[in-house]
Amino acid sequence: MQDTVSADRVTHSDLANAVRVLAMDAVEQAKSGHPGLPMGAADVATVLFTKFLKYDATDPTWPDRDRFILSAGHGSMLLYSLLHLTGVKGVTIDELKNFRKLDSKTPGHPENFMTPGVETTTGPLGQGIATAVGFALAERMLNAEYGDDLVDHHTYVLASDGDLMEGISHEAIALAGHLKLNRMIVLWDDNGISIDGPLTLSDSVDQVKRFQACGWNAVRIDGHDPKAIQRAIARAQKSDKPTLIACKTTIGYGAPKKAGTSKAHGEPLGAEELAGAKTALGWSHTPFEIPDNIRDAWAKAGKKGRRLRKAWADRLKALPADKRAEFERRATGVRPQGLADAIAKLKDRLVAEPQNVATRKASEIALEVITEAVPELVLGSADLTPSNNTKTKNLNAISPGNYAGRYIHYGIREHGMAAAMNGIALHGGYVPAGATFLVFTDYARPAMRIAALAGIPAIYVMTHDSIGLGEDGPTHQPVEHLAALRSMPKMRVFRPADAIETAEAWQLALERTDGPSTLALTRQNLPQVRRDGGIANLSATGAYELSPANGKARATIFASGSEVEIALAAQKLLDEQSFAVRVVSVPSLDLFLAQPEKVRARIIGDAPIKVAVEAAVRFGWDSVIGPDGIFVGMHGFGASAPYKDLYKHFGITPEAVAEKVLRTHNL
Ligand SMILES: Cc1ncc(C[n+]2csc(CCOP(=O)(O)OP(=O)(O)O)c2C)c(N)n1
Repeated sequence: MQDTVSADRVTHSDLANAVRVLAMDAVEQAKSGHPGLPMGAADVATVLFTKFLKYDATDPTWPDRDRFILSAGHGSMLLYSLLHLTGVKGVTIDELKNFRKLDSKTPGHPENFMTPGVETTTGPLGQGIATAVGFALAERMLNAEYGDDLVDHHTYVLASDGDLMEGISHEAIALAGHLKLNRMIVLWDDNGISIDGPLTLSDSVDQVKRFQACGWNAVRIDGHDPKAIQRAIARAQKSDKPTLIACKTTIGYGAPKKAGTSKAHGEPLGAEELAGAKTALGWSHTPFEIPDNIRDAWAKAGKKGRRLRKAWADRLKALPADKRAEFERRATGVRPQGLADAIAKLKDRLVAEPQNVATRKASEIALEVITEAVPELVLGSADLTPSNNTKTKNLNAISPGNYAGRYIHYGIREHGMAAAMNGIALHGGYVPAGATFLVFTDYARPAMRIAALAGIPAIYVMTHDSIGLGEDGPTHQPVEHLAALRSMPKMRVFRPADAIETAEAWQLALERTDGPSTLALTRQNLPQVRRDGGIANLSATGAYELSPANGKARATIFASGSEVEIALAAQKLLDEQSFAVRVVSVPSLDLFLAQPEKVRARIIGDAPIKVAVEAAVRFGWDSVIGPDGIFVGMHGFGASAPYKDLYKHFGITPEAVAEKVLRTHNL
């Protein structure tokens, strides 16, 4: 009987089978889930967790732990079983029994904000492996700052066929290979099966060759042979490149009929098959029962890193107090004291010397100050650095093997960039800000959505934010993107009107620690409309009265970004006709809509006519102007022409605004 065996005689198979049966039982109880991957990958995961992974289950957020990322999030029960067996607090057997139930710590796919020990939310295939690149990069960058004593760990990924088929995987592995992120080790669950059936239905890529071509080591092993797994990981740890270990496995390992077929992928095994699997695995215990000796052996594995963690904590303690405090501040994501003051000073300077510049340039001006005040801010661009204005003079770019820098040339990889940014932020120690054109948020959006869902404070610097970019034409002119981003829960979208609002937007984005922010910035120059500096951040309510009416307001014009200038000019035109109008600047429509009703009512005011001006689609503005409000903006895609001609062509002009207001008034 296995449960009479003493802890030190527990075998690898006992340990791996414990993972398998917990996954099988939990999926069976939930009546849904994916047993195949945990059953197939249990050997690989068991070797990793018991022999290599540097972690201490009693402190799953220890900064120098190895990271384990289950990229194939559908196999979540693999991770929950491991967290439970190693003794992560909160991941109890009852949580496993409540797999996929409301409010459990065991949701269908892993969520880092739900479950201790889960490093990142995964589920959309490809995201995990791409996020892991950010983890591995942040580790090297922090290592370059703080040295081996404080930062010296690996990033392990368990990826499935689907992860490697997704396009994002290519952006991710190309970047990791180029940067020589040798602390990144991908264990590929090479089972040749996906949902529709054998992979041969749709794929014939030689993944080993693909990874090698991207600058990786890549080897093939038997993923059920613990010795082979151990040898491969040990070798990978010594490599100067990232490593792919293609682990040949059988999906649903142990299941008599379903093993090796897509039937094991995503549904409970069923009573008969489950019983057959347990028999085949030599497992004779009741559901969710783990014999004490196996439980003890797993618990021992969970404590394996305790000594290392304590030694690390001692080294941290031995640091000079200021260095230690700074490391702890950054590791815990607390923003530096000086940020608000630095922004206030910058605003005062802008009041003294107004800057009529594009907001992308205003962003660069702000970054000159912010990068000094916020040493953890890491900038980058997907090959549009000179257009995005993200590289300030004081930033050095990292390069392969040299990670002492705060600028990342992500290459033309918007999706990979956004996912890597998630990893950089989740790793800790850094706030990532990455840039491209606003229209290409479509390419980055799946990772931006993960950031929003998982509460990751990444910052997207999205320039060329409207038809105002001009000649590049409609492929490059976003029209629906502001609305699309504003509709994403927990995403904050800023579209500042001038240099001062841009500084305020940066401050609000950086002060936010529970979710991502997008800064939509112009290509074209704008006048500085604000003349007030100081500590108060007027953009913090999302909207504010920028220019009061000359008398009792008969209309309010709401505008964002480059159209604030148009709103002010329209106000002047109407004023000349003794028609009093106020202008409300709306640097963040979504932030404004999140304000308490009283605040919104005060800012919206009671002028009978409401107008919104934004060079984008109307979607979302009705919440401010109502369905009968006047909207001056885009009603379709843009066109290729100098931007001033486009504004005239699409009727987004002060004259058009004034004319519509008067026409409505005279109805
Ligand atoms: C982006 C994305 N597309 C589709 C899915 C739905 N889906 C979940 S698992 C899977 C493929 C399963 O094959 P594989 O990755 O080999 O996993 P295994 O069958 O080995 O568990 C698909 C298409 C998803 N989770 N993410």
